[in-house]
Amino acid sequence: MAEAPYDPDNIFAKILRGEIPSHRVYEDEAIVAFMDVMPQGPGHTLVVPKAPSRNLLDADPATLDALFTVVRKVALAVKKALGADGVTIMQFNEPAAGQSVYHLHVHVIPRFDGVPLKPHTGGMEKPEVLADNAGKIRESLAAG
Ligand code: DGP
Repeated sequence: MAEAPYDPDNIFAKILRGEIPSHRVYEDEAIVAFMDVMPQGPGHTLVVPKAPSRNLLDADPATLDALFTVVRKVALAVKKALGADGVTIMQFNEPAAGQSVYHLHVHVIPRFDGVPLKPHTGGMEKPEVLADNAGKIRESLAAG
């Protein structure tokens, strides 16, 4: 089935343009990372390229290089910031695969031994919890 075209008014495009707020932890010329408002675990972060693509399937390979370099950087930072035992990386393409926001993004989720993931797009987290985790992750990124 043919996929829908990229919609420049999707929620992450609006976040990238600063039209709606987010708890940003990282930004460079190509990539932004911010807290997921419906985290599957504490410290769940989304890494998002600025270049428009619906998902991985229509992305420019050069964008993917920059994206996954930052995914690794953010994975190391969230693991340290949250004191996690591991990190799950997830990325969904099209509704059949669980995608709900149609601007390419990668989920970076700190994991703790014996603690299952919460459901995908489950409950909204409190803004103060997101702000607190974002602060820890920013510090961890700054420390390198
Ligand atoms: P996916 O199914 O991979 O498209 O996941 C989209 C994720 O985006 C999901 O985990 C919930 C999160 N999300 C949805 N709306 C917003 C929002 O307005 N702000 C932020 N920060 N995250 C959002």
